[in-house]
Amino acid sequence: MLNRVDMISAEARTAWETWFRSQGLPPYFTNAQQGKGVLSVAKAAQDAGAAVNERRQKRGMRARPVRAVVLGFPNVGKSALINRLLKRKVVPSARKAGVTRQLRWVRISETLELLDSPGVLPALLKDQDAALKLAICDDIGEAAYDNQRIAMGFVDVLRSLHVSDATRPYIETLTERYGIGVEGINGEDYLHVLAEGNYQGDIERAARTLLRDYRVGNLGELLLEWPPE
Ligand SMILES: Nc1nc2c(ncn2[C@@H]2O[C@H](COP(=O)(O)OP(=O)(O)OP(=O)(O)O)[C@@H](O)[C@H]2O)c(=O)[nH]1
Ligand SMILES: [Mg+2]
Repeated sequence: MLNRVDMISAEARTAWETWFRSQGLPPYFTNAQQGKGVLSVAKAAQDAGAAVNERRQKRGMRARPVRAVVLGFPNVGKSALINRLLKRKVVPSARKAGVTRQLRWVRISETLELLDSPGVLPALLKDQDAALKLAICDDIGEAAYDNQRIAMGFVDVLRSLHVSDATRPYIETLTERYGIGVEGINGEDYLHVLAEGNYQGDIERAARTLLRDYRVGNLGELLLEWPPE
């Protein structure tokens, strides 16, 4: 399941869809806030458990609800999915990492139960690029990273994703939002210029604003990672 589909472009969605299919993994794109695609996920979980019940019935046992775990990185919308399926807030869900603190079974229907679980991160994030992107997306507890370094890294990611005329939105979004262009400046310098220009030299405030604007979608549909070639 690939949630937050509302935050990427149709082109980005197609690229990942093609890639996942080429790996033999049909993806489920969802918007767990609005409910788009969530029924397909529930159905897929249901279907995945069907064989177990067939075996049970052959042995004369009663079918029982399929039980599945909702597992993933922090803050990606796992609990939101459960709430959406039930159309009411049964488990806590909010805009920061680490909201779900314990495992909790939730009965979705007569035939499906889902386990809401706390977001998980690898014990050791060795891949620095992956760690940076997780922090940019607010998937790592705020206490674990430095806003300014992550904001600088974010600007550098945007600059690296701008490779042709078609990818101009990656850098133009900053000019449009803050009135300060990024061309020819690296992330560190950009944050300083932004702080000087718009936030009375307050670099921390510039960093927080930049990250929040990206996370709530104010910078537009910017995919941070395209599928491998
Ligand atoms: N834009 C958008 N926001 C979403 C979507 N799904 C969930 N959210 C929001 O993302 C935030 C995190 O949602 P949660 O349900 O708490 O995420 P979680 O994966 O359970 O997080 P942890 O319990 O901390 O691991 C909430 O503010 C949701 O409203 C989506 O598809 N699109
Ligand atoms: Mg949760």
